[in-house]
Amino acid sequence: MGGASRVLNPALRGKIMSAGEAASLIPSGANVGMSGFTGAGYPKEVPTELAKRIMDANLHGRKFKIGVWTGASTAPELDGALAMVDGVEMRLPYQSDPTCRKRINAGEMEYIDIHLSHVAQFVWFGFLGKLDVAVVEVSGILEDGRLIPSSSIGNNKTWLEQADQIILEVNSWQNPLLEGMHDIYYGTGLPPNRQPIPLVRTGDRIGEAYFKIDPNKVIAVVETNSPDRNSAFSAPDQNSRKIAGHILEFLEHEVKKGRLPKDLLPLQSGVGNIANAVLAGLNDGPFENLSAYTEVLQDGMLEMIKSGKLCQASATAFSLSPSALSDLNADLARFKDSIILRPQEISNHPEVIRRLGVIAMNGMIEADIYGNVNSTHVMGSQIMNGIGGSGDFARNAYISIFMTPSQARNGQISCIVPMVSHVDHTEHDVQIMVTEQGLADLRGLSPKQRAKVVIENCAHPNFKPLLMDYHKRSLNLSPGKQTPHLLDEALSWHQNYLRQGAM
Ligand code: 0RQ
Repeated sequence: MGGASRVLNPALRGKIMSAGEAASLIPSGANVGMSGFTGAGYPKEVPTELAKRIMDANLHGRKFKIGVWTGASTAPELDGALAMVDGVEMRLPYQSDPTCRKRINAGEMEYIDIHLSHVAQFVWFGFLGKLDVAVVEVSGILEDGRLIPSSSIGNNKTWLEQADQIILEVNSWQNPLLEGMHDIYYGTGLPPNRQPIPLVRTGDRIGEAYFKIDPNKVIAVVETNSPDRNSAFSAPDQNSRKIAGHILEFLEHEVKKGRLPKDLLPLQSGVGNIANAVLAGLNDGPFENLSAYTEVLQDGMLEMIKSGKLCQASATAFSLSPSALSDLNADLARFKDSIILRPQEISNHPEVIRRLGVIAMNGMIEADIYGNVNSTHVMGSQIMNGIGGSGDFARNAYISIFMTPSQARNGQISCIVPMVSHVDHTEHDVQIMVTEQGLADLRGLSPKQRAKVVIENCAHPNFKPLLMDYHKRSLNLSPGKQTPHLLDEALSWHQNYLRQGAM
């Protein structure tokens, strides 16, 4: 790829400059809305040049920090580079960069973890303050000034509309065939005048293929030619395959019971190895004509489109390993009819998720015996990544499934605990819990009934007797109580781990 310039608009052609020059237009203290969602479509050069400026300022004793707002996680050239030079005052929403994580947990970077569907509207509502600059990767600029989106959409529509100034990175590495895959909905509006979102099937197109912008806001256009970066997935391990097996069995059971149609309902799947193993299981399984209404399209979904099992996928971003990405790019014309990329406020919209009846499948760090789920914090205090879109989907799904291996850190930690050390998804948003040990169907059960099923079906045998003992003693101490707990013991497992390295 590469070749002729993709900046076809004459006025914007006049604004082409180097990444270094563009980065020098971003002042310290600015809130910067960057493109990027799970390693796709993030700006590749301006953030890195900005990081160099920040380092230079630091060397001269000047503090230089910005607010970084994105779609979700990005890549080392953005989150990594800026975190390395301690250049981020406030980061939102989802991140998964190791340096960022370290800074956040060291108290050197503020981090607001927001539901991904909330971000755009919070900016429109004015809840997050002023957005000064948008730095957005696109895959081309049309002659009339409209923008061809890149491999993710995320919050770009909002950044382009809300920011005072716009810097565009036009990445000629991105496949030109991306043009036409996007569906940018301009009808969300603001309360009290919001209208229903007219999306009733995963494949519906309700918007336009391009971003519209005010060209006068563009202060720089930077031409780049760099690949999206994503890490490879490791092959599914035994636990992931077992978890996938339990989920498949469950879905088949639901079809038999008449609670799901034969071609299921639109799937949402989180990121990571377990999620990919579940998709691989579905690819080998009995279901046909599947669809996905999800936020990221990962390797497993691409395989399912190739095999013909998945007919339609709607997402806000690709999240592909390098080899899957080259497969996609080598054959994009073939995938084009089956994939739609949308703004994350639409891919994750509660109204649409509820209407479509999405089957949500997300990873978790730990769950408690009553079904509360922690997706974000290790031992209650340390951030891992963030809630991402898991809450958007879990609360509004037809069925909400959470999955994890039953143990972590070589068996020193039980992922099923008496009480979660942080709550992202309450017991009310969790219908199915799965570990390699088994699946707990929590629908229609009271808290005390749930506790029994969670312990029996999901806990590792090393921890099962301890959990059962906790549960029995809490029942004895407060017979008849709705959700019995021993409050002075409920978090003692986490304390044990922090004190002794094992729960
Ligand atoms: O730590 O990497 O240091 O070894 O957590 O654990 O088992 O590899 O699981 O990659 O599937 O991630 C919840 C983090 C799971 C992810 C989470 C440690 C474990 C390891 C990772 P190491 P695994 P996964 C759509 C949906 C929130 C966002 C979301 C996530 C690391 O799924 O970020 O769902 N979800 N978005 O050792 C202490 C425990 C632990 C534990 C695991 N109980 N206590 N540490 N770990 N369990 C995508 C987006 O929204 C963009």
